[in-house]
Amino acid sequence: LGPFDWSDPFRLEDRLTEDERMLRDAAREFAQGRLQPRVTDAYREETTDPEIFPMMGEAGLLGATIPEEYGGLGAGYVTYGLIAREIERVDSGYRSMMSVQSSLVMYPIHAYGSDAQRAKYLPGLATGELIGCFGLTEPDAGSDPGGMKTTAKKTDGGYVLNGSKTWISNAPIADVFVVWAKSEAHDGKVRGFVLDKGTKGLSAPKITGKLSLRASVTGEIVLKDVEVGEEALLPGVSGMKGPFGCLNRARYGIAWGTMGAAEACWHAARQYGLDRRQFGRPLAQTQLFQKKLADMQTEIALGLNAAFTVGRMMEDGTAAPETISLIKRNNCGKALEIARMARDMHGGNGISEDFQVIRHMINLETVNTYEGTHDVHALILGRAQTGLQAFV
Ligand code: TGC
Ligand code: FAD
Repeated sequence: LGPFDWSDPFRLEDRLTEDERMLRDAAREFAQGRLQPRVTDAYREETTDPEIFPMMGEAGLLGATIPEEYGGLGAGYVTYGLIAREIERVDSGYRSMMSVQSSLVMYPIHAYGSDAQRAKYLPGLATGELIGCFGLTEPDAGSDPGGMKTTAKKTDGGYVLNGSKTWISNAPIADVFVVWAKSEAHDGKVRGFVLDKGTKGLSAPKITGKLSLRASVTGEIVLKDVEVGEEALLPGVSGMKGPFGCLNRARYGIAWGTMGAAEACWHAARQYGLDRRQFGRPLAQTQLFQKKLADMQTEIALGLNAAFTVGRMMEDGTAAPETISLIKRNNCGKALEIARMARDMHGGNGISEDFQVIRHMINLETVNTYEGTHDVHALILGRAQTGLQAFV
């Protein structure tokens, strides 16, 4: 038998390749060195510095799985997951900024776009010179995005788009908008369009008053008779499998990311318990405290192991969307429970911004909701095992 590493019970470290470890270390250095020092102020002031995108681009963190010819790393899905884990160890909002850019903007342009669209957008998105957003959710179509009302009508040289999207990460600072709309010219099927900031009729007001994910800006996308040429249409996909194909990648990354946030909370609670004495002994020497630490350790080790397994499945093309639903749902839910527990274990200090855990806890409420709520993923898994559709 081998030695026990309390922080890595399944020796995940040994199963990573040398390249993966190297890229993970670089992501950790960036996240701890460049993001951690700014997050407390950014969260309190609800500010998102667009400069973070070029910083992430320079560190090679945008479009990890996109081929090098378009500015990506050409890396595998485990690397992408490791990057998400390191960024979300600091803040879910910063991971959101990265994963929207990588999985929801660069991925569809690469997978469904024309050569011209790839050449026009991908290099700038990879360096962070361009910021992207992904418009699927609408005021009346959240868990049921197939019920969207946004339309694209055919004109002589292209399309005219009308509708509105809401709760869109990065939208107020975005240069590139991947927007999904029902297209009359394609039998009413959902099609993707890539729009440029500044196009007449396109606006993206900021949503204010968010008490969660405050370091990541969120907005609406308003489309009022937005005229675009044929070249704005993503030619390579038709129907809801277009946006869902992107969500598969982002949900997978979230399964890793949430484990990073959970690890931050677990390690903070452990250290706090070692440092803080009550009743003449460290809190960490009490049975209840140790049970909580053991629960955190167990769920994180299992969650990371599952994310790693699915990462390898993504790399060899065997991961099913339902498998991704399973880890997205489980890891978000478990991370949220762990953050709440860590908050409690910090006592009164747990509500202070200085100790970080309450920020993670409040962020994870959003992460548990976006990219398919905890319950919607339960229904996806329920359908897969009963053959019965419970959504409607
Ligand atoms: P359903 O009838 O099941 O399927 C319709 C078509 O879509 C295909 N499909 C998928 N394809 C690939 N991957 C998947 N995961 C897929 N899921 C479905 C399916 O095969 C079918 O294709 P076809 O060709 O036969 O037409 O779809 P439904 O409309 O009944 O959907 C039900 C449900 C609940 C599964 C779905 O609507 C859902 O997942 N809802 C959750 C919505 C969601 O996740 N929204 C996310 C918005 S983006 C976001 O939150 C970004 S936050 C990012 C950040 O800041 O980090
Ligand atoms: P609803 O669909 O109205 O759900 C409300 C509640 O009802 C939930 O508990 C849900 O589980 C439950 N429910 C819904 N349907 C059923 C059912 N059939 N059976 C049982 N229970 C059900 N979207 C984008 O397109 N792009 C983005 O970049 C983006 N970023 C986001 C950033 C933030 C900060 C937030 C908060 C959201 C973001 N979203 C984005 C939107 C997000 O994906 C949606 O909020 C999410 O899909 C849920 O939709 P909804 O808010 O309309 O909730």
